[in-house]
Amino acid sequence: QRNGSVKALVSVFDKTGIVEFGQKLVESGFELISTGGTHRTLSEEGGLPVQQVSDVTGSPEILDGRVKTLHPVIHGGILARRDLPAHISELETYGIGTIDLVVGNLYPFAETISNPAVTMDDALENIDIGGPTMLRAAAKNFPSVAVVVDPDDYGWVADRLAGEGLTEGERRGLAAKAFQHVARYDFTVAGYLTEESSATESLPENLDLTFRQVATLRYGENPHQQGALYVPTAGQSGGIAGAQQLHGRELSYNNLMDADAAWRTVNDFAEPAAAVIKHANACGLSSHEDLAQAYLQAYDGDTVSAFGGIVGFNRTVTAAAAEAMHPVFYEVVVAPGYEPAALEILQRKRNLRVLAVNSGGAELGGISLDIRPITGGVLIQTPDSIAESPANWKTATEKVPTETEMDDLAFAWIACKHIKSNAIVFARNRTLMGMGAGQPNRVVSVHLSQRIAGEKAQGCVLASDAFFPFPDNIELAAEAGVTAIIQPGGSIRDDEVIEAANNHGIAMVFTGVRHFRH
Ligand code: 93A
Repeated sequence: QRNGSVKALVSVFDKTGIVEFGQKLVESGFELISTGGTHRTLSEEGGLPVQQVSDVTGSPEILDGRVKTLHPVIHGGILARRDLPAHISELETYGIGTIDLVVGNLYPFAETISNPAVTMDDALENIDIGGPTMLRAAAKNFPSVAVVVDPDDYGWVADRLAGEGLTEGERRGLAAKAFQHVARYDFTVAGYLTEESSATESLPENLDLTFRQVATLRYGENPHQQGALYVPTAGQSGGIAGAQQLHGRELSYNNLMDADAAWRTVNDFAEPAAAVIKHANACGLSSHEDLAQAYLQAYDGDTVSAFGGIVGFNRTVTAAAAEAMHPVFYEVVVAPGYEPAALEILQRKRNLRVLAVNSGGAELGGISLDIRPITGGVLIQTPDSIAESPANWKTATEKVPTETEMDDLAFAWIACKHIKSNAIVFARNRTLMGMGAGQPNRVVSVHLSQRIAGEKAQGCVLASDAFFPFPDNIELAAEAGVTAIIQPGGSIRDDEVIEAANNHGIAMVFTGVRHFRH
């Protein structure tokens, strides 16, 4: 080492265990260099000899600390290749000493934005720039430099440094951990900014919410309730409210609700898809280029629940698909259209309600709206339609999904969006194998999915409409035989959840987007 000294750069937001670690480093012959707050902790609390970064660089911390370690003296000292004489002589030319160990953890961005009252200013101030830069530099140069991001690693690293030193394999492991730490951090920042920008548009203060009655229904959700169907007076009404009934008995309130769920679900898939709906949730769902095959796979997913269900298609129904449906009793079928031969087959069932649907959903003042009643008013929101961008999804685990798993994860992700929260979906071969819906507790939804999937759970992927708050869900999924998981990520216990997935060799993808449906 240059001048025979070894140097450690220590800059931590979370000061847990740093004094003890610093103490051991000093005992092992390290000279410590630190930023303002860390310097204070090490020198005042620990009574340790420690140099200020600003004394090493000859530049003060500026811009309220925004620029502290961002300096060639620091980054040259970390990044220089020790095996290249040219690098070493360049360091000498500029009077830069090598840095052999970097200890850091970052500004608490996730904690900051978890406060609902957080301002954009606060959030931006808590995006660490210098920290990730020094961690990445040290990790890149792991053949010569060690990087420690996790206070849990202080103990064993200190022991190694007091003895033989760290092996190249250990430094490489620490480097991988540092890159993971930074990647997760950046992902959280990107997710936050994405949400911020999409939430900035607001709904108009006044909306013309007048509706006119287009049909009276025999009764409401139950026989003792009255019911009717209304469409907006202004604007056009497409979707289920504007559907054309081609055959069958009068539609009921519940038929319309379920037909709507079927229509929404299948229309979220670009590929041909079929859904079987019960109580507004999909119990069967599959996507396949051949529509009849999509239906058969959907039905096979849960043959017990399918009875008395509502079937939805996102393509013109073929004769083969209509034939495939024939053995099962269904209440309603809904699709954009029917081949004449298909209609003929469906019409053989006297009561089966056959609906042809033209276009989109309710629009008021040119905005698509999701309107739901509460006592004394209505809640209005824009629909949960967001361009899913798998390119922005991040694998959080050591295992990366295979191409087949990725395909199934994308399918399961859309599927769980249309199932009531807490929604869990087990899927394989672009087919729903099991689902848990509407449970107040996510782990129960996982249990239910597993129970429905039964033996078919083995080799499934799992989708969750919101993040896993605890690793118990992962343990259960692993027991069931799940090989890959998709979920938004963003829990304060993500680390534990990721660790559980790693322990079970499960691949896990974070979407950064949530799909609650209450
Ligand atoms: O504001 S920064 O993005 N600019 C920097 O140059 C910089 N260098 C280290 N944040 C920077 N850090 C971060 O400061 C570290 O990642 C660490 O979280 C924190 C430690 O600051 P202090 O030692 O003053 O408590």
